[in-house]
Amino acid sequence: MFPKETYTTRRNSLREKLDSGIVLMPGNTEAAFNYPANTYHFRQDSNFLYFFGLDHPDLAGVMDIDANTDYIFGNDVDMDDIIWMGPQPLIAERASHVGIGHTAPYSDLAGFLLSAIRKGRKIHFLPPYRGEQAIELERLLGIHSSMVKSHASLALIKAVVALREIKDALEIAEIEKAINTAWEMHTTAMKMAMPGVVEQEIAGVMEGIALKNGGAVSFPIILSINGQTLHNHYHGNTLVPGRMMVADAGCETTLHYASDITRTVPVGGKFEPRQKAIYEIVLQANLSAIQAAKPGVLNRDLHLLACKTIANGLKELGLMKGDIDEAVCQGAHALFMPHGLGHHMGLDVHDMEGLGEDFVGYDENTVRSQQFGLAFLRFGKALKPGHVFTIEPGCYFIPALIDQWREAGKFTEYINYDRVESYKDFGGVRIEDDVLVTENGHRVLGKPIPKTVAEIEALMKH
Ligand SMILES: [Mn+2]
Repeated sequence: MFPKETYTTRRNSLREKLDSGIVLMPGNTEAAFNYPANTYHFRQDSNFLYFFGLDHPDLAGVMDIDANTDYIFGNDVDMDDIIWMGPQPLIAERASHVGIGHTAPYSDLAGFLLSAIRKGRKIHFLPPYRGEQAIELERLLGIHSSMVKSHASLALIKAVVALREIKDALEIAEIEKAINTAWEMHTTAMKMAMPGVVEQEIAGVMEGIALKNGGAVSFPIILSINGQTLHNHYHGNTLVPGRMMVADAGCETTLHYASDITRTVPVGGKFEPRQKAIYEIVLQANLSAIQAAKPGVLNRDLHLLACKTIANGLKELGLMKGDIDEAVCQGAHALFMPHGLGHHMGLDVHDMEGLGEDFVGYDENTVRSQQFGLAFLRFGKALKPGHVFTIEPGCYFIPALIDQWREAGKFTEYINYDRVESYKDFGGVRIEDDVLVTENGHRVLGKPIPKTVAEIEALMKH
């Protein structure tokens, strides 16, 4: 846990952004896996963690904005719990570690809220993303669970985004810890990427490295020799020469800050000429987007810069043709890069996505595009110092998409389909780093993970 001042400062900043009313922030409960007593690994809600810090189930944080008082509602353990879980601190003791002096049993929460509702006071809450949360909010607030999301407080969403999107030094240090564990995950995976190895052997070792460093993976590991499937969680293929292995994986620290890194390597450790050519194009897109990152620049422009870099490279290989600026403007490159350049990262690997992607990634000056490809960009607004985000361009040869576009005659002035046909067995390449926006520019966070052709080939030789 951070020092208690971190949490009191965060709550005071939130208070300043809200005029009045009550903030209700429920923590997460245990979630059943295959029967009630067998639960998933507990993960606290990130907003609760940010403002109330306590990493235990069945708590709710409340802030009375007008009375300037914060509360933790939760139950002290009984003897049954102690027998199974060992001694546990009292709720009051836990709350004191995050600067809160007022605690009450969880059963008091409904009455506390009811008396506020009867006085006509506004209850601010965030949109729930678990069914149990929606049902609990129905019980506490008398709003039908199907309607709870639409009653979430816009003022609270905007205030939370404004605070959480700017990372302070303590948070950046945590994120760098998570990236340093990802360094170990990815360099180990690269060394293992030899013919005959099954993907799950590598994915399992990567997940183990996350766990031994104190956190879980920050999302289910994506690892595949079929990298053209963007989020491939099937790990049953045997590595064969001629394929590239995409590994998109990160971890959480014990405080739940995330990393999210992608590396792509040739099975066996030596790039074939065709692999090297596509890889260098994606690397150039990754490097040019990173290079252009600084306060005030629209992330959408970094995305378009990466797309143009890829399209220009593909033109040199004869896969695209014509006016590349126009091709990217019209979205022809999305055949090869049908996703966005990246997303915010922090306590969530896609930071705050549960609050609504457009509240996090767009603002009054930037509207999300409807165009295939650009529409999938989660983060389009201007960069600010303290933003931490991913830069993850990719180039993929998706046979079904190629066939569909070719049959429809899409963008024949920009795409050389005859040549693209010969790449249908290629797979995909993605290269992802985690980047901090500084006062004047940017910093790629964490210990550098091999990324150039020479660095990867040198590492995989051993
Ligand atoms: Mn990512």
